[in-house]
Amino acid sequence: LRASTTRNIGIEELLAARTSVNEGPPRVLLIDEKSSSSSAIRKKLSATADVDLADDPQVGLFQAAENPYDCVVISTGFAEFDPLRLCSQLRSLDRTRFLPIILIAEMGEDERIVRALELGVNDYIVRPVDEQELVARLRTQVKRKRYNDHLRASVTQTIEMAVTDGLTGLHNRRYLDSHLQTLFDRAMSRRRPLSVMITDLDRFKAINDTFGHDGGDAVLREFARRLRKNVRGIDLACRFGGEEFVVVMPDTDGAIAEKVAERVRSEIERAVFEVGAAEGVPVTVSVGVATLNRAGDSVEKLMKRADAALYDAKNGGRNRVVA
Ligand code: GH3
Ligand code: MG
Ligand code: MG
Ligand code: MG
Repeated sequence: LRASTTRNIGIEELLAARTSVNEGPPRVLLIDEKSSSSSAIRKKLSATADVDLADDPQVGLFQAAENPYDCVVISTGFAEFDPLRLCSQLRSLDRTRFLPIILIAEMGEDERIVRALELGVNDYIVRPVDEQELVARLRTQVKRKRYNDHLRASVTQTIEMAVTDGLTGLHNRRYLDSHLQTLFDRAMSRRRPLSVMITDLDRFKAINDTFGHDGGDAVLREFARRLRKNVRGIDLACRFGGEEFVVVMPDTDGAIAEKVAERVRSEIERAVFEVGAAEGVPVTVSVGVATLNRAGDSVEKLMKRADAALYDAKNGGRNRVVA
């Protein structure tokens, strides 16, 4: 139990969690099945917070995941539902993982309170509820939550910048280096196919020479847009460096990867690239494709095969796919 609430939060969870930061009065969701107690608590909070009410715990859980609340206040004593289960559900959903929870408990419920704190409840207050105490505890939770949201948003932004190519918005080589091994290992252990393509724009130096570096950059951006459009969301598309791009395609065998590469190649050949006033700048691309081998393969070997295929495409006359 304890291990599940104190383990470190991974980067994926950080990125999945909500990072918007609220302003203005605290937005509170009060979950209470009894209208007598909920209206009393709501009244105590009304001068401080905007309070929504859920009189059904499952509806409350859904509501908390769908709206940017600053805090959830749970009254105990649900007839058919254990409030502690609701607490652990709130802690396990990406979108409510960091949402403060204040529990309102009955006098003498010490054991339950300890369990609630172990499950990740942030604070509690015992009935009869003192208005000033409730407001003070709420304010503390909301202040801490908003501060954490600010930190999380800036950490998330920093991570995203560190793994994004500034020119094209694709992932950069650093991100590829950190994820390709994971995708490779996953494909191996699940016995699923995996393919990689490396693309390199043809005679790109000539484009730079004719249209200047800014012209070359415009071509790179447009190429990246078309590349991304032609692959799936789960494919990992990266700017490998200069005018070279890599796409890692999970669950994709060699025949399909070759088709995807050919689709990219032919679209680039037909596309009308505009650079400044010049329209119809001819751009072509060469592509090397490689697919994971079951026996004795490695990320290095796979990338080497894709690179060798690209080399063959260049030597074969460019504007072609070699698989
Ligand atoms: P090919 O690949 O067909 O053999 O010929 P190429 O002319 O494309 O050859 P090469 O790979 O040697 O040249 C790539 C050029 O890309 C060289 C470099 O000046 C240019 N380049 C690299 N990064 C950028 C960039 O960020 N922006 C621009 N505009 N040009 C870049
Ligand atoms: Mg190159
Ligand atoms: Mg080259
Ligand atoms: Mg090139």
